[in-house]
Amino acid sequence: PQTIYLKDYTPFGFTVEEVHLTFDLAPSATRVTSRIKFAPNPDATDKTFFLHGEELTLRWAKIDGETVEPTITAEGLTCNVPNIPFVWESEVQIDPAGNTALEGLYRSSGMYCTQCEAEGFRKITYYPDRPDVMSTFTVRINGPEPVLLSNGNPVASGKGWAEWHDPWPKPAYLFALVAGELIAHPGKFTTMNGRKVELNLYVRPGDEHKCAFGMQALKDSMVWDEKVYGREYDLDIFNIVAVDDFNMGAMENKGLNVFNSSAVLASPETSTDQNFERIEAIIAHEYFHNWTGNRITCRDWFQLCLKEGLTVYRDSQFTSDMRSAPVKRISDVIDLRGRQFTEDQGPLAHPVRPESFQEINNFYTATVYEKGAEVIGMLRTLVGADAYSKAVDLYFDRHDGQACTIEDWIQVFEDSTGRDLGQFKRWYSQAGTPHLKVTESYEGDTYTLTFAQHTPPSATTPDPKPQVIPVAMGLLAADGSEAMGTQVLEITKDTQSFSFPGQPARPVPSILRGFSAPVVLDHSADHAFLLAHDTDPFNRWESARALAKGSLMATIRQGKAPDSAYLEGLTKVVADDSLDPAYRALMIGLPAQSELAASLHAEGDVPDPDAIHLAVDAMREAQAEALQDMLHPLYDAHQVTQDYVPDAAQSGKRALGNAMLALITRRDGGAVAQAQYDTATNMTQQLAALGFLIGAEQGDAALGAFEAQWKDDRLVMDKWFGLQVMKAKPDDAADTATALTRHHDFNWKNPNRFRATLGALAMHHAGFHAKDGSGYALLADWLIKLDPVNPQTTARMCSAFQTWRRYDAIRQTLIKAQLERIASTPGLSRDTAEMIGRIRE
Ligand code: BAL
Ligand code: ZN
Repeated sequence: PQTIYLKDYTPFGFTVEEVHLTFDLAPSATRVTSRIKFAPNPDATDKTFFLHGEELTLRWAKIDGETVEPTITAEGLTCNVPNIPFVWESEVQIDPAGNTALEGLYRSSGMYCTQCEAEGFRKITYYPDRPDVMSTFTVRINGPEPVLLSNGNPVASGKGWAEWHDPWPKPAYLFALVAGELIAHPGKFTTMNGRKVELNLYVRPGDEHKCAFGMQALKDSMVWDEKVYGREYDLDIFNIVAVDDFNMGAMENKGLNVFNSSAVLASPETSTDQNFERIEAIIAHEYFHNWTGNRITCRDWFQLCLKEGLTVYRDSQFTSDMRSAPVKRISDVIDLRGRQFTEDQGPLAHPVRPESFQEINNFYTATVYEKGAEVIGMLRTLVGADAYSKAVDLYFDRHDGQACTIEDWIQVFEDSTGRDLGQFKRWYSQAGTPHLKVTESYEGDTYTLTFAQHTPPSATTPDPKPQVIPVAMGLLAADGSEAMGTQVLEITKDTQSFSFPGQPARPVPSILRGFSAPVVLDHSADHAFLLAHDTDPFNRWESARALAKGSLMATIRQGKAPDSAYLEGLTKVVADDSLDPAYRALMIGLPAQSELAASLHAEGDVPDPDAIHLAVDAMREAQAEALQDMLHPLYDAHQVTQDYVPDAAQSGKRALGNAMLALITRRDGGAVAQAQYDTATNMTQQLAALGFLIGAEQGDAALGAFEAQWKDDRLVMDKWFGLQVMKAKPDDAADTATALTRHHDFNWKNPNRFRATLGALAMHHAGFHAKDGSGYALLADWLIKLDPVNPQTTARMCSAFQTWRRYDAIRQTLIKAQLERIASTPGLSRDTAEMIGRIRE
């Protein structure tokens, strides 16, 4: 397969002034007629007229009304064209019903829908399918379906047809079409300048009761973007559609967002608090793309982080404002360490802006998204909140309607602040997580911190240079009071010292407050003191985490008993009623088993997944013992008696209550969990209780009851599939997953169900890495089966194997054998071939 390089970018030889599309819908033979006005692009030197097109049957093509015979390949067509503006017309036939890859136009549960990002539009018609080609679109849809939707504003409709016009020039990846028997959950919004916008959330009949929360989240997002970023919505209508079969979470098509049903449908009975929070964030994320992504888009796919990093950053600000900022920050860092640091540590490491790819779908990664958002956060920390707002305003003013690059983004910050951000830009071009080693000294009354940074080399960044690292820090006095409030230090060199004179006694530093940079901090801090006293909520949590991790590592390596200083500190925090229950629930959490494996590997040990599993289990037992006197009182005190609301306050209470229940179940064999299961009136309580009962005597009965209750709800059944694998004993995980793949409801072509079952296996550290290789073999079997049907989902799930070099020789051999088996599968997709190739490197 061909590798594409950022350095090879050239503009397209033509501009597109107008696109007119007509769809005659039929499940296996949809006709797409296009009428496109092209003009030579004065900024381009290469005037080759190449239109992307894949899996299309061309029926005819015309230029200025004259039939032409283009040269057609598997990737597209070329044709001789005039050197003046001209009109291209064509008709193609496509097969939505046969499209299982879920890219382009496809069928899902009897409806038509599209997914065009990144390169799906070329499966709809011949077109320059690249983000820097922007045009207005007018779309007519002919079909018997009662609901016919596309981007922009509705123009006209009649029985069996509808016409839409999107006045905002957009790249083809933002095109969308939906048709089907759908029910609208309506809403209204008036923008800050008085534009009345019609809102609709379209769902399949039967899902109407799951719309109210999503609609409210959309309105909250619209208000927030006006208030915080001054961004107003720009069409008369905003439609969201829920689709059962979808590769991603959701898609920000202009005026017609398409959502994986799991990312929008919610009701108290069927969705957990975590589901509600995720849905609110994804709705916000897709809505925020209207400005950061749609009005200003990417010049090429290497710039993906331009829209994704910024939009993730914006949605995390939104969630922080809607809920608890410390809880959101801690959750984001847990996620970053779990997914992005893992990428940076292995063969899939790549810069936030990659410089080459074979298949762009493989770069919708935690590095581009989540590290991309961290980079925005650092920029804001460095320049300050006001300067950040001014720079972003300049970005919107200067680049509205354009397809931009990271250079454009950095330039607005340089222009509006006068700062030189040349070195900062390395965050976009270098892979790898910097390690920051901190040493300290105290002489006279001067306290000095010395930072040494080092980024481990990786395949794409063999020789990393020093980064600009903003380190938020403060100093605490021995009595726990603040000796110095939070300051931001800017580290730019390999080694750098900062002195703080006037300290009457040696202070205790609190470094990297709020996790102000995505780095690994190497500092032998007084974590027990910081856990008790730090005024920064993130670092207080981080201290608990560090103590827990240190204790677990000592258990794994030397069989040591859990650390009493950690357990004592934890007990005090958990008992502290002045703290947010959600925060206390996070305090009880332990590092992921995969994170412990990563740390052992980084420190030169070979991780043993079984030993890690046992150490974590022993620590949970120790927590139950240390907290035993408060388990029942706290559980009782955090039962919510009011009607269910998925807000931060109630969900925090449920989180702490259920954290107590997890430990109670270790002691009472499941009596309280069974009582909670039997009386639960919402999914948060029901699912938590079910999870604790699995493995106890009552587990099978509870699973049976749950299945009988929810067998007709696809999204709830995804939970049922996933939970059984997650909660399986390590030796049983592969067998449990195998049994579930034989369940009559295991629809493996549905990405949600596939991920719920096999993704859960990949996430079960000790189960996936079972010594006999059963986890590896099962996942490989299913990836080989799924690849010809859905390459995108297959390729993403290959990343389960990315950590293979961490493990012992026997496991490495077993994994390598599976990687080779996948690689040698005839007809392997470009997506999966690229991923397996990179992982094996
Ligand atoms: N653009 C793909 C889905 C998302 O990031 O919103
Ligand atoms: Zn996005």
